[in-house]
Amino acid sequence: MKKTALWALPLLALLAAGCSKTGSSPDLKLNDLEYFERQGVNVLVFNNTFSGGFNDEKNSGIEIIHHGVRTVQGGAIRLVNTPEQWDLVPNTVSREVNAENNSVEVALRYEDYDFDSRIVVTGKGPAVEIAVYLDKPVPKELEGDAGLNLEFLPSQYWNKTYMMDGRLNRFPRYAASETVARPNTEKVKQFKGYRTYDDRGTGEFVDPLPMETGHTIVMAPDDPERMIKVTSDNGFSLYDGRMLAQNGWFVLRTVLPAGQTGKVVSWTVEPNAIDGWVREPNVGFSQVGYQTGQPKVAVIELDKLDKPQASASLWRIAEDGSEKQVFTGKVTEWGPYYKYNYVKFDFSEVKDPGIYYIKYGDVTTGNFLIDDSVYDKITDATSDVWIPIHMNHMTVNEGYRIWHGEPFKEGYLQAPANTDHFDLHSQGVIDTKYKALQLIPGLNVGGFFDAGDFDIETGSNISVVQNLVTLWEVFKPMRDETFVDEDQRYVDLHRPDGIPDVIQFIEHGVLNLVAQAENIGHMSQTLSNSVLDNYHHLGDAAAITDGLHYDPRLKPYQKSADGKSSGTPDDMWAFTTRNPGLDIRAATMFAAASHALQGYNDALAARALAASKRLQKEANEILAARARQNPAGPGNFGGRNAGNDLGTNLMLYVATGDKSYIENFESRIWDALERNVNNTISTAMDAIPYMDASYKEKLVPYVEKYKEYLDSFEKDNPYGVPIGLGNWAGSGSVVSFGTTASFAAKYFPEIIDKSYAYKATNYLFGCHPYHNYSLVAAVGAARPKAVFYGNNRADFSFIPGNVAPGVLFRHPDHFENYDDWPFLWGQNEGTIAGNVGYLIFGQAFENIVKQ
Ligand SMILES: [Ca+2]
Ligand SMILES: [Ca+2]
Ligand SMILES: [Ca+2]
Repeated sequence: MKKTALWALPLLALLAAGCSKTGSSPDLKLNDLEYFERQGVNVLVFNNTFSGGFNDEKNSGIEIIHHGVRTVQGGAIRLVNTPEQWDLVPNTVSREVNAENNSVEVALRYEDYDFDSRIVVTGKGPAVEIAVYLDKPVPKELEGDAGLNLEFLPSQYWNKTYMMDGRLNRFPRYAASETVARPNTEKVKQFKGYRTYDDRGTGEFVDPLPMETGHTIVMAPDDPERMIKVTSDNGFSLYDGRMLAQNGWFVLRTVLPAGQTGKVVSWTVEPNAIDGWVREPNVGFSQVGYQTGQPKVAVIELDKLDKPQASASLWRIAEDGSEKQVFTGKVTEWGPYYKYNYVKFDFSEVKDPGIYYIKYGDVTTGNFLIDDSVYDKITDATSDVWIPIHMNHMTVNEGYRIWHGEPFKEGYLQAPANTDHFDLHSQGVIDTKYKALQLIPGLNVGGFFDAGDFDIETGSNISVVQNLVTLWEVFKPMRDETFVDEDQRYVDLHRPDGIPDVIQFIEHGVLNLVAQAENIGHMSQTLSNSVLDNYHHLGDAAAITDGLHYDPRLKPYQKSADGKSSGTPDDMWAFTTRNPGLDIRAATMFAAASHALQGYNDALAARALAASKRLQKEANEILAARARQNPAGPGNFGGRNAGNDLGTNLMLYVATGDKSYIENFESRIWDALERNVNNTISTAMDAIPYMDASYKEKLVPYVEKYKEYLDSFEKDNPYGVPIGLGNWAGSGSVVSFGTTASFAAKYFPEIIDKSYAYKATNYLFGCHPYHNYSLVAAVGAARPKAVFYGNNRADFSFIPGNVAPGVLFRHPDHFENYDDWPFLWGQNEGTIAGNVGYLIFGQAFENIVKQ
């Protein structure tokens, strides 16, 4: 690649800014973590592998982290032009790293087609060669389908230029290229035989046509951070994956030649690297701000090649708009954590209320407040906007806008036996009085959408109601900003109706869950979509199904003469396979909810209590029978079931006042604490209001042990909170860490001070890896995150109050949270359970910080 004058400006600017420059190699060399590295460029080769359904999330194969941003992924042999989430992915049969040759070889296999291939990626100077080898030719049925693909992140390339064999182009902001309709017989199988597409009875599927075709492409010559050049004698085509799916990427693709073996395709990929590039420091701080007396510590994330500054300063913006430096403090080293190096800046000394910002070297942060009122509104958007918008089976209105109409009017059908479901559920034998695809009456009422999708995830809905009841019992929040009419099936935001919203949310959740217990006989796993082509729905939930009962006697998409049924197989299904552990969790929740609903909806309270007693009895009988059959089985009464059953006993005691429940609780809580204090302490503390002083006294040594656990995170990572490394990022564990720490600080302030709870808010509101935006939509005055994976994600927007899973770990050393691309659920989705968890955290937190 020729360097042109284009590069010179930013390079000079960087050098002038005094970025440190070391002797880092200008060549892409394999490092100890087994990826190719040069300053500004990382090329990963199957450090993250494909795994099919939910895990194929634009996170795998050959990936490029380009000047700190993962802009390229999906490099692999794929079977379609623009793969979607449920298109087949290859198994990684082997991965060999050859340091001597500076190469990585992966063997890939498509089991469905008995098709093997090898990809060898070799560092060659500033570029990598990606070569595809075949020992046997492409199978006949995949000729024209199997190809080498590489995907480019639309939000980092749109509106930028590209040249294909010298022809000038610009990446489009929105997809509007051409497609063809092809017969379904030509469609390559999808994961587990699923179909992501609806052919409307035409027998044809849609296939995107290329935007450009050639042998040399230069992408983004106008942006040195994104510029990449790819050349291949085999030629390639560029597609826009958004033609089929809003979460698609730009795809560069070479179809493998038919009938050939050996090295069949070779590309040279050269990502530009800005000379001496050093990532700008990420100064993490709480965007919401700080109370006057609380600890205030910014955590600053630095490039490994960056030399830490000795000090940082705090500036104050006065009432007349003038700015003044008011504090300078030492920067202390925390050390390396995965890819970066971390230092801290403690400005706890600054206590005067006001508007401030931090200066670290050349970085000036956005402003934040120091004031005792900063946390007063942290849950309002969640309680007033996010939660009511997720009320199922209702029309939800806000001002001039309908968020969604009334969904699923036709109700739910019994899922057929032995059905595996794309949302990770399954139906075994049918264990209800209904036949396959028979309507189970009464289920289309109440409940909450699970997340960015629209199913009622029973386990989540149970924990939602449970948390709302705890919130109600402990804090009695009287906030009333939502109008809820269950008869009209209508919700109006920002319109008080004289009833506390939390009570209405509890009622709404219980309405669905009680209907499950009564009509199914026990709890379902989920009430969910029956077909994939409406599961990935974006937009108004009421448009997912046609609202008409499915009648298989009608032709596909035909309506009956009376207008009440249709031949469109879009009705939702109830997955009913009984799980006694889930029934026990439901029993706990029903007992708790029954107590909360007394005096507000006595009839529903009575139904909930009856369901609780029956489910608890039946589930324990089932578990006891299983334990008799298989005494060595996986702890039918151990682990979570025991903890849940402890909670059930506590809640049944609260609901009924029957002493036997609390005696049962007390006889077993200490063993459970001995076994696992970190998981049990929260349940143990829940009982404090109902027990005498000696119970609380007896908890002290366990709380002291719990403190050791809380302290251990200071050594684990620079942020002092649990940071998850799974494929769903870890805000949820930070929220739960903060909640338990808040309750511990409420009941045991002499052991657990408030500092732990403040660490949780700091992390959620901006003091975390990758960037410093608040992870809660619309919360964090200066800079909340801008995009989330809500049901409006196609608009690159958010639903206010949503808590993102947040900062996602990518193997082997990269944390990431896209804020211009909402479509990765592991980073940007929010769940009803998670957001209600945040609501209770917010209440518990506000309660202790006001003490
Ligand atoms: Ca779901
Ligand atoms: Ca209300
Ligand atoms: Ca229907």
